[in-house]
This record gives sequence, structure tokens and C-alpha cells, in this order.
Amino acid sequence: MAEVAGLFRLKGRIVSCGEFGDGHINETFRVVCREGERERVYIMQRVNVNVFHDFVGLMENVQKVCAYLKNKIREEGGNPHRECLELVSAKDGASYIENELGCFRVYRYIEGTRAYQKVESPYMFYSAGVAFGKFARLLEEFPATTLHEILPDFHNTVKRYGAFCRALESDRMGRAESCREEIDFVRARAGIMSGILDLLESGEIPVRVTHNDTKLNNVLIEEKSGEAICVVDFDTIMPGSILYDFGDAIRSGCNTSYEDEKDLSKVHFSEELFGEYVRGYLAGMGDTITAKERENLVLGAVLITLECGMRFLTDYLDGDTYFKTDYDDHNLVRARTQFRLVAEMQEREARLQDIVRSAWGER
Ligand code: ADP
Ligand code: GN1
Ligand code: MG
Repeated sequence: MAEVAGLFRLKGRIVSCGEFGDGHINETFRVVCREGERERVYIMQRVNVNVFHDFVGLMENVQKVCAYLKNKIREEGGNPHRECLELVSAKDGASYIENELGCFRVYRYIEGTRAYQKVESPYMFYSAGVAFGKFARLLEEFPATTLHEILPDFHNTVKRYGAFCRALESDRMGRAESCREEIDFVRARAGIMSGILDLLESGEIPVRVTHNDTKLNNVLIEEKSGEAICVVDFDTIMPGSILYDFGDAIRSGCNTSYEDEKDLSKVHFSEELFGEYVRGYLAGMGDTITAKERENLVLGAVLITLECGMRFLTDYLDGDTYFKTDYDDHNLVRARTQFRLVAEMQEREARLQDIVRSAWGER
């Protein structure tokens, strides 16, 4: 991998190149370079082309969005080198390398920051909310039609349910027996799968350019302050709804434990963290958010968490072909945590609505 990294315009001599991060899709490497006393760190990724078939289109999207955000951040008086992903070109001038080893790209590593798998302080999650809210606001006028729709129907929960039903029907690994309870949990909620789609199709909520993968570890956080600095993982930026982005952040950040916690007694939905994120998100988005979107944030949180659990369960039934897994029932363990969160959110739906309403009122 160090040899591949050598094909990019890195400053200094490469001193190490090791696997990094906890993404479920791409392979990520941390590349350290030295030039005299100065150390520079880069992030190199081998993009998973089994998931992202159109690598060239994906890179076009990433470049466009990076350039657009950079300008917007500059206009608002921010520091684009710190608050926005920045690609490092290959030595031949291209923004990526495609060779027999795969499809690669490099980003600058933002110094003093890291990604977290779990929220460590209320402020951290408030700040993540501000960062993702601002991300949506900055992209409000981005010309959506210039983007390739890299993964069509990515958050089409109805189609995701269809895929789940097909996986269950074929049960190719003979695993259905081991997850009856989880299967029943999903089936009992078949009636709510179309919630967000209905709102989009009726025009009640707008289609926006969204991130679509706003889990906590897709925002870099400054270690010393806990402040969210830079949103990463632009691979799924496509037209969508902010209910997706709000929902995905809530499902990952309001979990009192990890996405793959085996001990469900540790997995709860934190109302306190929900409130923090809502306040941050509304502050970041400002007046961009519509009343209908606000009224449906809780729906987004429930549905995206349900969808994510269902995707893990589908992959479990299919034999773990999509998400990276470390052990046999890893995807089932992940599905269980998501369903626990869904159940707790549904029990408290009215209270969560109140939290959104008062956060809006107090802003
Ligand atoms: P995946 O699709 O596999 O999740 P990501 O682009 O999210 O790929 O990268 C995986 C992890 O690598 C992120 O969760 C984050 O921890 C880290 N990472 C990605 N880009 C950067 C970056 N520019 N600087 C620092 N860390 C990064
Ligand atoms: C994947 O790529 P990563 O690890 O940030 C997935 C998301 C899921 C998430 C669950 C392209 O995110 O949709 O919500 O895992 N990304 C893709 O942790 O499928
Ligand atoms: Mg990621």
C-alpha cells in the first residue's frame, strides 16, 4: 500500500502506512510522511467497487462537492483547509489512481482530530449536530442535477424491506431460524416503511442534496475541545431528504453503547443526547429547515434506525456480503442494537416530539 501511496503528491518521505478507521465499506490507510522535522499525515482509501460500481462518477461527485463546500466555507469566514475534505492529486494530476490493486484516493488528514464510535460528551454531539446541519445548509443551492446518483434508492426503506423479504425467502445460509425474533420485529413494522417516501413523493418535504451516511464516525472531532470540525465520507452524497441525515446521526449518536454491542442491557436510547443533537442541528441549519421537516425529524430517526437494522439483518441472511464483519453473527448483533433503539424511540415518540418543538422555540 505504501507503494500505491507513493503515486500521490505527498509531501515528504513515506514512513508508515497502516490500516485505519472503522468504516464498514472502504479500506482506509493512514499514511505518515516526514520532511525534515515536519510530519504530515494523509488518509488513503481503497474504495469498495463492489459497493460503488461507478468509481469515476463517485470521484466526480466528491470533487464537485469538495470544491463547492470549500468556497462556501471561505465565504462564511471559515477555514476550508480544516473544515472541508481536501483531495490530494496523484502525480499524474488525476484525482485518483486506478490500477490492478484497486481504486485509490488520498485526502489530507485534519490535524488534531479523530472520529469517535460513541459520543463522549453532550457537547460533542451538540457540535456534531451543528456540523451536519451546516453541511445541509451549505449545500442548499448546490446544483443537484450535476451529481451522479451513485447508489440509487439508497434510503428507499420500502425497497430495503423488499430486499429483506427476498433474503428471508431464500434464506441461503439457513440463518432465519436463528433470528426469528428480529424477523418478527421488522415484519411488525412493515406498515411504516413508506413514511419518508410518502412525504417526498407528495412534495410535503423537499428533495435536497444530502450526505446520506451521517453516522458519528463520519465527522472529525477535535480531540482537545470535542468540537466537530469536518464532515467526511462523501461517497453517498446524493439527492435525498434531511430526515435521512438527521435519522442516521441519531441512530449512531444516541446509542449509549456501540453499534455492535453484544450486551443489550448496555444499549439504550439517550433522550439527553437526542436533545443535544436537535439543538445543534437546528442551529446549524438555521432557517433552511421547513416546518414539515421539523415535524418529521422523529419519524426520520425511527425509520433510518429501523432501515439500518433491517440492512444488517438482510446482510446476515445473505451471508455477510455487504458490510465488513469480524465474526459470524456480527451483522445480527448490529441489527439487534438498532432494533433496541427503534423500540425505545417508539415508546417515547411523544416526548421526542416535545424536545424538537421546544428546541425550535428556544433557538
Ligand atoms: P467508509 O465508507 O469505509 O466508512 P470513510 O470515508 O468514512 O470510509 O473512512 C473511514 C474512517 O476513516 C472514518 O470513519 C474516519 O475515522 C477516517 N477518515 C476518513 N477520512 C478522513 C480524513 N480526511 N481525515 C481523518 N480521518 C479520516
Ligand atoms: C456504512 O461506510 P460507513 O461505515 O460510514 C453504510 C451506511 C450504514 C453504516 C452502518 C455506503 O457506513 O449506510 O448506515 O455503514 N454505508 C454504505 O454503520 O452502505
Ligand atoms: Mg464512513
